[in-house]
This record gives sequence, structure tokens and C-alpha cells, in this order.
Amino acid sequence: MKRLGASGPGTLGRAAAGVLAAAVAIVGLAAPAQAAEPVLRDLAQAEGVYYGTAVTASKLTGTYGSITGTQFGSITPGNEMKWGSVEPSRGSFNWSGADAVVDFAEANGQKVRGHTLVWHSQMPGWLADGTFSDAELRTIMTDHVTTEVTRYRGRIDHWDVVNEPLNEDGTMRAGKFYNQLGESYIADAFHAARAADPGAKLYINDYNTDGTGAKSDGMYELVERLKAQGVPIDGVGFQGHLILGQVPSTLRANLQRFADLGVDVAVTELDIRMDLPATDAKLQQQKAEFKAVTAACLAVARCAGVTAWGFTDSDSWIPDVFPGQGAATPYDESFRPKRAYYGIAEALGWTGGDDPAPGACSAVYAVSNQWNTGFTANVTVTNTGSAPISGWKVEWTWPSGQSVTQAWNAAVTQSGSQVSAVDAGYNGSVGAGSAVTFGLNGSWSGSNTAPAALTCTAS
Ligand code: 9MR
Repeated sequence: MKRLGASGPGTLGRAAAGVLAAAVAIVGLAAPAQAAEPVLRDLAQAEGVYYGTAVTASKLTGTYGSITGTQFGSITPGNEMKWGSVEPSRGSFNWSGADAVVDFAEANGQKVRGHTLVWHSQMPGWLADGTFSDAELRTIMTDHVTTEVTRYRGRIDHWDVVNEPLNEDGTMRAGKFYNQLGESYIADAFHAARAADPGAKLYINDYNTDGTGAKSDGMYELVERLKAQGVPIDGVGFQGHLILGQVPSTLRANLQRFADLGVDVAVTELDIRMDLPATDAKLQQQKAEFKAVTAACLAVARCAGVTAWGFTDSDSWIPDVFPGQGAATPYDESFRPKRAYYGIAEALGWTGGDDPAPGACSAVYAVSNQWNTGFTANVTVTNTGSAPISGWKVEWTWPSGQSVTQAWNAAVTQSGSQVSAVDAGYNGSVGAGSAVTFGLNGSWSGSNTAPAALTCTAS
């Protein structure tokens, strides 16, 4: 069992949880030397919270799987439990992705946040586009909740029962269920979920409610109404899709006022995005902000934990939805911990040392061959710092419409005119003063103008 129950912060309390963990740590002194890197799930557990990540089920092998299993105490399927994933056509279910996530969590002793049962988005077409009477729609919704929660009864710690019910001004958001059923759809969903798995903590979850403000006030009043009606709601999720430099200063106070209503709180989808390229100054600020969010949760006794919305920049929704932004998670695209990871660890009490000093690199781009529609270019990456680096990323924009057709010795991706080239793993380590080269073929027409805004970032 992996519930927040007898050993969770709600009942035992933070101080007692810390004492238990300290006792475990003393036993550990006799064991062989510990790895130098902090382990977020252990640090969090010692503080009486979990630290989690959203995952993509199909990626849970290799390095991605081992980091997920060792570093995180809770996992959330990013997409695999959504209605559109589990019931693509009416009455025909596909549980493969959801099962894989729950099985993985069980094998690794992790909690699961079930995400999400009732949401205006990512519904199957038959539901989104179908016409149903009010009574029929209500039954379709409660049957769905019952079916999915029952399937995983006893294996899910927290369910996001209703996701994103509010507009930015705090009023109820229009959507399939609200439009036809009114606000009562929320109560019905929670009652169905409680009946199907009385042991799971039931959450309502939204974004842009992290700090105080109109939307957060709307959530507060909604939770008050639900509690007054006896709706079985246990917690409120604050997604935490944040922007570098704009982390709400009222986060802790906001979490606390909800806790004072008599519900648990959690940060459920944390990422902190920035304009690319990610300079070391931005990554340092991001570290401070991941640390602050974690600290805000720890400062609120009823905060159950924090979940990052993907732990690696290679598995983040941000670049697809916000072109030119990214680097929003605690690990880079090559699964190396970023400064943010150490910020989380420090907030959780880690005193093991400084995060690695940033390296420095430069990149020189040169076209070596060009023909009527194509060209070959080589890029030389030089470690310009005084210490070895373990990875590099070169980014540029092409002013005149060129595009990459093939690349070697780097993982190259292009979005519009923006190109990003990350080391290929085997050539990420570069000694001080040394250089490595990667190459690409591209297509061009008109003119093959040299790259603009060429940057090199070392890690
Ligand atoms: O991370 C999810 C991404 O892979 C999907 O394409 C997207 C579709 O809306 O949903 C993402 O997750 C969302 C989450 O379920 C609810 N809050 C906002 C998240 C980011 O869009």
C-alpha cells in the first residue's frame, strides 16, 4: 500500500515523519558509501511529503525509466488515464498505457496520481461531438468515473477527479458537462469516485490558481460550496505551470488558506519555463524558483507533495505549445540534472554540496559544401572553460528558410527557423580546451545566410 495514510503528513505530521526518516538514515550509516547525488524521493519522504513526476508510459525503460524509478516517489501519467486515451470509442477500452504506469509504480514502490477523470479537454470524439440528453450525459460521466476508478481501486493514491473547471476570472468554465448539467456535475463526479474507491484521496485541479487572485478566489469559493454540500473532496491541486521570474509570491499563503478550509493541497504539474536559449543566469534563477515552490509546500502542513510535469526537458509539453520557450524541467534533454534539481534537493534539506559549476563552450558554424538545393555544414564545439563539461547544446536561427535534412554526431531538431543541436551522448564530455564536431545536411533556396543568434550552452 502506498497511500498517504498512517505515515502521511495528514495524520502523523511532518515532525514525526522526519524522526522516522532520521532513524532510517542512522541505520544507513553502516551501509556501503552512498551515492553523492541527492535522491529526491528519499529527501521528500523524510520531510513527510512526496516528490513526483509526470511520465510518458511508453518511455519507462532505460535511463528515463531508471531516473523515474529511483528519484521520484510518485508518478502521474501525462496522458494515459485521460478519457480520450482509455475509451477512444464508446464502450471500447484501452487500458494499456494506464496499466503500464500503475504497474511501474507498484514495482518501484511509488504513489500514483490518477489524472484525470472529468475534463473539458482530451475527451474522445464520440463524447465531445455526441448529442445526449442531460440524464444520459450525467450517466455517461458517472459510469466513466466508476469504471476507471474501480479498475484501479486500491492502487491509486490521489485522483484528479475534476480538472480545470474554472475560467481565468474565477467563474465556471463552459464545457460539455457544465453547459448541460451545471455545477452539479462536479459533485456527481466526486460521489461516484468515492463510492468506487473509498481509500483514494479525491482532488480538484486547476492552473493559474497558484497565487491569490480572481481564479484562485473562484476555486476557494467552489471548494467552500462543495464542502458545504457534503461533497467528498479531499484535496486541491495547484498545477504550477509557471514562468521564470513570475512565480507568485503568494503561493505559500494561497496553499495555506485552502488548507485552512479543511482540504489537502498539492502542487501537481510544476514546470518553470523560460525564453530560450537557457543561459546559466536563467538556470540559476530557475533553481531558486524550484526551491521556493518546494519550500512553499513544506511550509504548509497539509501540502501532500509536489509533482513536476515531466522531469526532463526531452519530455515536456512546453516547446510544442510555447514556441521559443522551454528548459522548464529539472533535467536537461540528455537526462542530466540541472541546477533546478539541486534547488529541489536543497529545499528538501540536502546539504551535500554545490551543484556542478557551469561549464562554458563556444560554437563555430561553417558550410563545407553547397549545391543547388542543398549544403553540408560542420559545427565545432569548443570547451572554453577551465573544467571538463559533460554535455553541450548549440542553438541558432536560420534567417532565410533553410532546414535540416540529416545530422550526425548530435541530436538536431528544428522548429520553424529555430534549430537546436544537443550532443549525441558519446561526445558530450569535452575536456577543457578540447573540441568536438558535428555535422548536418540542409536544404536552402534563395540564399544560404549564416545562422543568427548562435549560442553554445554547456552542462
Ligand atoms: O502534458 C500533456 C500533453 O502531453 C498533452 O498534449 C496535453 C493536451 O492538453 O496535456 C498535457 O497535460 C496537461 C494536463 O493534462 C492538464 N494541465 C495542463 C497540462 C499541459 O497542457
